[in-house]
Amino acid sequence: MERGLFELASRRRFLGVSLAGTTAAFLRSVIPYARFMPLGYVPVALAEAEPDTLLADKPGLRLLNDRPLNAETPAHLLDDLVTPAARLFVRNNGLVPEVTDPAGWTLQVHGESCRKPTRFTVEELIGRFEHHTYQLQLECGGNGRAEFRPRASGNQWTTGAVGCPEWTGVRLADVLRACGIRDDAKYVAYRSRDLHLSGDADKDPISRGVPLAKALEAESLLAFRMNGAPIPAVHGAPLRMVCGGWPGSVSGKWVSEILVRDRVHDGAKMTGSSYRVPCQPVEAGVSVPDKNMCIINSMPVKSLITSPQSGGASGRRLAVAGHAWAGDLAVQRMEVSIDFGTTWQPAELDPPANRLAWQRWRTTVQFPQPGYFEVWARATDTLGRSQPMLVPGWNPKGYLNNATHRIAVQVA
Ligand SMILES: Nc1nc2c(c(=O)[nH]1)N[C@H]1C(S)=C(S)[C@@H](COP(=O)(O)O)O[C@H]1N2
Ligand SMILES: [Mo]
Repeated sequence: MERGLFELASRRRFLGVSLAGTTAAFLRSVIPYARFMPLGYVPVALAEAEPDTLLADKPGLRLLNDRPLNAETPAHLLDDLVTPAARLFVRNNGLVPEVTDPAGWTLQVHGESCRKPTRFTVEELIGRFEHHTYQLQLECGGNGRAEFRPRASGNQWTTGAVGCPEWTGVRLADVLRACGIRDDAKYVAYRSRDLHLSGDADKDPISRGVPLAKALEAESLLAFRMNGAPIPAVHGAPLRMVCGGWPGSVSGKWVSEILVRDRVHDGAKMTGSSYRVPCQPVEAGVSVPDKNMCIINSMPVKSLITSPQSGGASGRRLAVAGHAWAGDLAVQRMEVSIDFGTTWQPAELDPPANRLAWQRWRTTVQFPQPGYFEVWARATDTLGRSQPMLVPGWNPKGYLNNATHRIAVQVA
């Protein structure tokens, strides 16, 4: 089987023809042992043909994996205050479900600690509960993973698994209260309709959640619109959970069930080393038993330089700008350095559009002479915690790297 696949894949490269549009039936006719291929398995040759079309509406994004689709946004393409759909990173654990009837999509609210299990259509949710719009920051827990040494397995995100679109939806709290929350409720979790990579419909690609208190916050939404338009398919249409400031993985896409749990949710990717870090710091490279791993909650303070693009030329004066965010908190101070962190100058920092939105910052730096310079950016949260200059806290899966972002500048 291996040889068959390789031959097909390399022949495609040699001839320079695209296999997009080629049917699986055709592939099966030329792959020996195709009958042993697991259900849902995509032959290398077909998978290779897809990326161009998968990211057609996201020009400039960097593809990290095509199955499941994972793509990040270069920092200079994240300059918009409100991240447009075309520039929002994609992090899929499974395969995007096909949605034929968005209004008739159902959400089932149930679980041990739900008094009145209820099923709503999206239309009913939209009609029955008040609508709220917030700009909410979404960052993958693994953003920055590429910098960990020893390397952590998983998508090698650099800085681009973050964005801050505007979401419109109903409050998770309103829906939960309508269904009744028992006194013993601890956690609120989602289940979704994306397909596990194995093709097994009984397996969840991911099913995560948040403690009840986070779910009940005013900004925690069941969203049906993004930036004033229906949520794009890849970002969770027709209904997604959005809990800003926490690892993106708690913001379930294609949500079909909300569970009110009487315990810490134990769904797919809640346990083991998924979205968990050592409860106590560990030496780089060690293996950590599951019982010593703790769930990631609020994300740490971080910032990006989104203008100018790294690697450009500049005169002696340069305007620099970007965004900063701090999980559940706000950013209180923003600084930049052009001398590798020896001295720092303050930058102007805007307040967030609302709680859990990133904040715009800007400043002008003055280079003392021509030559190679780096601009470093450092945010400090309202508790006085700043971004580290080196990669902090090695952990087995490479989460929570909030080291300072840096760009290169050639000063003429
Ligand atoms: N159903 C479902 N929800 C999901 C995921 C997923 O694979 N399936 N990925 C999660 C992860 S890990 C992240 S970081 C965010 C990414 O959201 P985005 O792709 O809209 O940027 O969605 C989260 N919600
Ligand atoms: Mo993520």
